[in-house]
Amino acid sequence: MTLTVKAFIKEFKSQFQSMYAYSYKEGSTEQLYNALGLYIKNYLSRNWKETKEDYVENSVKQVYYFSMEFLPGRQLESNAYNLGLLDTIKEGLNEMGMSLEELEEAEADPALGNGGLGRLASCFMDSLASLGVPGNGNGIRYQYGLFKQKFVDGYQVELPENWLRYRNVWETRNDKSTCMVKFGGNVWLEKNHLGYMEAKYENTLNVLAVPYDTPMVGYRNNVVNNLRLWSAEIPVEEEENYHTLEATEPIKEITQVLYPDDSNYEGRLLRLKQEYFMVSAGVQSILRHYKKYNLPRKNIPDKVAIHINDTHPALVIPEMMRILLDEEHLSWEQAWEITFKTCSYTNHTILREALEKWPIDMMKDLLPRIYMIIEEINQRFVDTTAPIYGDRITWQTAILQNGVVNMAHLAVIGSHSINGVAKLHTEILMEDVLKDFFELYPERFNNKTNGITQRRWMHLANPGLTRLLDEKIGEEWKKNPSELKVFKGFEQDEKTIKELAKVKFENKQRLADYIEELQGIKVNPKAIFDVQIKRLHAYKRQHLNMLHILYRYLDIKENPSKDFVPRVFIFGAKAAPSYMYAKQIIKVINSLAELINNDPDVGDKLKVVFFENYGVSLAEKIIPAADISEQISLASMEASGTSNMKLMANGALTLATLDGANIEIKDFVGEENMFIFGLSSKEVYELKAAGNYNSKGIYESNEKLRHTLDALTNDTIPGLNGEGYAVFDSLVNYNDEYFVLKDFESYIKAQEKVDALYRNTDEWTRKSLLNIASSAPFSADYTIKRYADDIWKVKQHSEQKDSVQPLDE
Ligand code: Z2T
Repeated sequence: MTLTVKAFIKEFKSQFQSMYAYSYKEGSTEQLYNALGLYIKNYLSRNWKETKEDYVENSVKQVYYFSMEFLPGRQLESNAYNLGLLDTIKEGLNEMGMSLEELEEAEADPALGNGGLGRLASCFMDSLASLGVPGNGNGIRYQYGLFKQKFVDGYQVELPENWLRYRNVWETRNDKSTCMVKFGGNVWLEKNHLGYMEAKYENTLNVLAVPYDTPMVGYRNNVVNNLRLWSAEIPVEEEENYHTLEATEPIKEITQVLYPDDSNYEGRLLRLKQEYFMVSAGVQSILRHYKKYNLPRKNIPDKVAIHINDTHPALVIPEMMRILLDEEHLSWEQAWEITFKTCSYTNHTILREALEKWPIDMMKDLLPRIYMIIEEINQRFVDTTAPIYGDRITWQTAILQNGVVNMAHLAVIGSHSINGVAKLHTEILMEDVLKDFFELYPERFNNKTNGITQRRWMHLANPGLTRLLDEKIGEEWKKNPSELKVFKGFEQDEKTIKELAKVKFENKQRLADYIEELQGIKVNPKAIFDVQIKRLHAYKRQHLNMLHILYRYLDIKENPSKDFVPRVFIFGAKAAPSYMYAKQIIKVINSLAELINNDPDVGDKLKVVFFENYGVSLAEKIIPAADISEQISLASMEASGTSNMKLMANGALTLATLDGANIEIKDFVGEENMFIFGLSSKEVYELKAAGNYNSKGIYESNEKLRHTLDALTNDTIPGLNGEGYAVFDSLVNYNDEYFVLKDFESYIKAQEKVDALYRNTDEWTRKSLLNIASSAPFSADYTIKRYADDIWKVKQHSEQKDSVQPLDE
């Protein structure tokens, strides 16, 4: 079925008219966007329906990816693209006097996640559908997404993100598939007339979970999978009990807003409510759907795989037990076998402050039955482990410890597979963070290095590069990313090098125009575009980047005739609203930017741009224009990173510590094609173990560094109100938790190498080409293929798909 431009125009006009009852010529941008979105959704609805039917008719095994966060980005262009409609639609709109780009800006970018973890979930959704793997997402339809970030006098200010204001054309409210979720009250077990133990409840708070389904469109394969997001409502039959608006609050608040913490745990009751709400609704709906297969309950693991994205959905384990015990009346042993075989868990961080530990009292009050089950899981674990492994290891791995429920321990004990998100990260889990568990269950541990979807991050975000690749190596790489390596063959081809440089330059020109429009800052597109885009966190060390900028600024001021390679430093980063130190770093960078950008002595040599409200849509504009990818976390701290992969695939050279997936980037592209600096993870562990790190000593002995750090506190940077002191203090007087000063010297040296290489444009571009050509292993298609084969045991079901072969490890 191919759509002609003529047919599209006719159908679009009628779509618009049926929605608004006037001609499209009178339509606002929002209305035109809504009409186009619904047109596309109608177009794909048949595939969506048929995919669902196909899965049930053939009783295929399905994956359910449980995640508190999804960051899909705008869907208009990507859906049109995956359906193969993009060119037709663009042409049709042009004929009607509109452009797709203009309509697209009217689409809200759903910020239902914080950062890497949520974006990974959405890349996985894209790959599942594109590979024809039966896979669904399960999450929360937050009414407000991650806060909108604004800068006022350089300070971060948070505004609500009301993404649903102008409706969401992609979702379908599904009133047929609601579930009831119960909180609080009293529970006891009672024998019923059939002799089964039954859980009896009284005085519970009942919340109706309403699913909103969003199509996840595969790349040109007629597959449409489902992303199910749950919204909390008052049960219809209880409406009469809610007399005031206030009384409805405890229900409505459950899915009102996303917690804005990235890699940080705040033990709030409302968050626990959100987690259980999503988990309970999800598990209920899966087990209900399973009944359509008409198979015995013991076969559940043959047809269902549930993935737990970090510990946030780990209550899946006791919730599944609850349903199998209380509602299906299985024995504990039967229920446990099913649950354990069904569940798998990914860990995303080693940061202690991110590990979820719920107070037992809170859990008991909110989820009495779930707590009883957790207690029994814990007791059985202790009873079987202690006699074999002894008390010490048993105590250290228990789920219940010192008045809290350790959610990572629950997830590990209840899952048949536990994985980290990059090789180094998985090693650290096995050797340090989850060491005792690795001793108990070595066979459960495995690595799955993260990946990204080339469709969004190359094909759509970087059409210039995509055209060049198509021209040079053919279109096969789009279906099979490993073909990208063919591009290596052009390494010595002068013409290709020039063309690639031109693509990058045009992307930079476009970003430069956008920067000027947005911020009024004129940047030179010939300068090095040096990019650090990620959440603001001390371990990611944006302040190391800042110190280098400050160092460079002082150098420019003191050596006006020195020949500098022009550089534009670009930041995008949100700080968690309660994370003071991160906010202070933002303020320092903004004030420093203000100083530098307005100093006539500096001119083109140096500019600093800090984008407000970094998110998926901004990333799509920034990444294709990047020359340098800053991946400068303290080694061992960044589980994987994924902006590193996107930037590499778009031809940026990586400036990095040997942390997370940076190590694998190095393995594929070669050390000589990137810039590595700083302590290794092993050295970091040794330095911590030695316990003799002395940042003040470094400050005192390194003249260059001292000079730079002093500029934070001596009024060099106007507009600060103590934030420079705060950063100085933490680095010099509070012993620099993330070894910024330790890595400073080596970072500066690496930056000098960047400048030197950039002077040789061809050599630089050659390395850029090699980065693009070596980026295929980071395709989420490969990552998903490995999850599907090794963990979930699900097949690429739909035959239309070209099957994807994973690369060798
Ligand atoms: C998050 O984005 C990440 C880890 C978390 O630990 C929480 C959030 Cl919201 C609980 C990130 C990691 O920091 C990053 O290294 C990784 O690439 C990403 O998850 C996806 O695995």
